[in-house]
Amino acid sequence: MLTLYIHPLASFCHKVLIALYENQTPFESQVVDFSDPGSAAAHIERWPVGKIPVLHDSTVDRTIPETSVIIEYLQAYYPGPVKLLPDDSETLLQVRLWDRFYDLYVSQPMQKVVTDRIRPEGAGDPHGVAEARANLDQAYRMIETHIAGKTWAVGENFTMADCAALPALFFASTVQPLAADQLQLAAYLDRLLERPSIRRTIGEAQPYFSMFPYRDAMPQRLLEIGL
Ligand SMILES: N[C@@H](CCC(=O)N[C@@H](CS)C(=O)NCC(=O)O)C(=O)O
Repeated sequence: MLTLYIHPLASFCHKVLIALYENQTPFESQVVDFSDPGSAAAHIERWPVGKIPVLHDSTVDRTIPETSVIIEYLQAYYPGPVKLLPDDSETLLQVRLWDRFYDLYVSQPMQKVVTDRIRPEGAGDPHGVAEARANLDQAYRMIETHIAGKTWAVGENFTMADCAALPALFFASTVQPLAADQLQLAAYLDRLLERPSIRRTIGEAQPYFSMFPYRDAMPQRLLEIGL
């Protein structure tokens, strides 16, 4: 039995939920509420770094943290019809590269911009936020070039890199809009948003959008997914 410790609004949790839904892997989810000291303490016990999501596999009493490792674990021990990590070693390198790219160069700067908005009065980091916005613009330019001629992040097959791309781009494109001429990137985001596993994941996050610090900036079409 697999248990995924998550929060339904958390973008890194979406990455793993998409992977689970792609392969219809049975699991149960448990919400970690960081505003509840008991729930937060139990999670620190599970994974002292304190990040979500974390997977627990009760059949072997094993705790697996870190989204990319969780997805590799699922493919190794609970494989399904959709191979999120290809066999071919060259394509696998590309999947790992773009998975890292979306996590480190899109999700992380996006989180910097978002969390700055909820810092206490006077504790903001305008320089860091400006840097994060510039990093996002640079990442968008790279994706625009890389994605041309591809259906998914590394080619014709949906992989772990796409699981990482969607939550990163979903929230990043709200806080730092794509440039008007980034048509390849916009079309890629549209394709992602049509994917059933993604519509389900975003649909489940939808009731929590009011907690998103940039809720006021969310485009109507993103608000309506899964409704
Ligand atoms: N590298 C981690 C990142 C996970 C992450 O940043 N999760 C966020 C939620 S989207 C989190 O736990 N935030 C709570 C915190 O930082 O206190 C992974 O891939 O699992």
